Amino acid sequence: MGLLVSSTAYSATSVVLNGNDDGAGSLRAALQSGANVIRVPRSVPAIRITQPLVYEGTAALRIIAHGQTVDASQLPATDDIFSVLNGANLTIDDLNFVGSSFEVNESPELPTGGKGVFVNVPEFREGLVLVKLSSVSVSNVGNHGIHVSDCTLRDQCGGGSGGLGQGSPASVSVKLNQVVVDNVGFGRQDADGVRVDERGDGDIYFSAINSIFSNVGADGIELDEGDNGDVVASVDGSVFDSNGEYCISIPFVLNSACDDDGDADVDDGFDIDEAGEGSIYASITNTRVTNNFDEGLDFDEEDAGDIVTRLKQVILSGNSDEGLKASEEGEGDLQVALGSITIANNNGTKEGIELEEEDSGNVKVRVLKSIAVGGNDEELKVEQGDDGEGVLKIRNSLIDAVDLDGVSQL
Ligand SMILES: [Ca+2]
Ligand SMILES: [Ca+2]
Ligand SMILES: [Ca+2]
Ligand SMILES: [Ca+2]
Repeated sequence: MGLLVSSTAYSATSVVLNGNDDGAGSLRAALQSGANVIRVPRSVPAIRITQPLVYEGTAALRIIAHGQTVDASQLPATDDIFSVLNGANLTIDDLNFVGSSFEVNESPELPTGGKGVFVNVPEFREGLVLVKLSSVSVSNVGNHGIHVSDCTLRDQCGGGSGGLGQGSPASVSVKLNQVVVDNVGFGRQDADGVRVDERGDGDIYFSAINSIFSNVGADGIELDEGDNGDVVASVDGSVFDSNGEYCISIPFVLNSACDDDGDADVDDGFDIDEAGEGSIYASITNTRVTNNFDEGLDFDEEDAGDIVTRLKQVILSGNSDEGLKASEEGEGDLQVALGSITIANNNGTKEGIELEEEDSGNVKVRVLKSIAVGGNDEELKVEQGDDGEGVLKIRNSLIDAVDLDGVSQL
């Protein structure tokens, strides 16, 4: 198989003329036409589909719509609405995807539900896979809302330290602007609002601006990076609310997919898992992280590499576990800067923020102009577990309870 990169040149344009499921003038016909710029003018009404939409080209695809809806309410519930199968770069402007999954699947051992937008990255892809969605929404799908998979096992890749599968040499870049992902992921366990699986060489670059991730069965966003490479993530002006409820919205069954060591497997607002060589760099600004059923923000790094994260003007409130948890293992440092953040009512009566570092490496945490509401019930916990130094600086803040292990407060 030859090497593949997705050209950013746009060649042929196709104009959609109607909202039909197929045939002349339909979006389906445009996707099959060989064109890689597809315009959906204002005159086109909702596009109603009964079969999945697929783009098999390798040239970069751009769909320019005007707020129309791809109405997939008649699509079989296990089908994905729109898939890019061969790793083409994808840009979508101003289009909504509404699926047919309206009910919670009470049998996680019989997973159901398709995805909203799926980009498959073939194992031979090189370079950077670009996915750029602006003014796009995804709702009522039972699996991931938006999924980019650079992982050979596709839906069996798993996540976190248990993540499996091989991947291409390519990196993945996902840029979301005014994207809403709401009410997805109730057809199976571990179905996220946005999911990026990256394996093999290559990084994940992720940005979300003015976007909303809410009422997702599993994580609002999960970025899963394995092997060599970093996760570089930036979120601004966004909301993560009420994500991760799937497994506690159904009856608990021992040894089911939802059984996480005897407890229902709840999920986070924003989950980043980085394994292998490489670091997490995450900036979260002007963002609200509320009422998620596990951690609000959950950043896990292992093997060589650091966690460097900055939160500014962030509200972390009402999350069932910590508002922010950052865990660094293996060689490397943990550096956290918190500015103008508010934490309240997270994790019952336990810590609101937990920052932990293990093995070689140092911990440096700075807190400025921040408030923890709830006194001892909203502790800031910082742990430096092994070789290395730990330093916490708090300035101009109201944080009553601090729990330090191997860390000095300056
Ligand atoms: Ca890769
Ligand atoms: Ca990688
Ligand atoms: Ca690492
Ligand atoms: Ca370390």
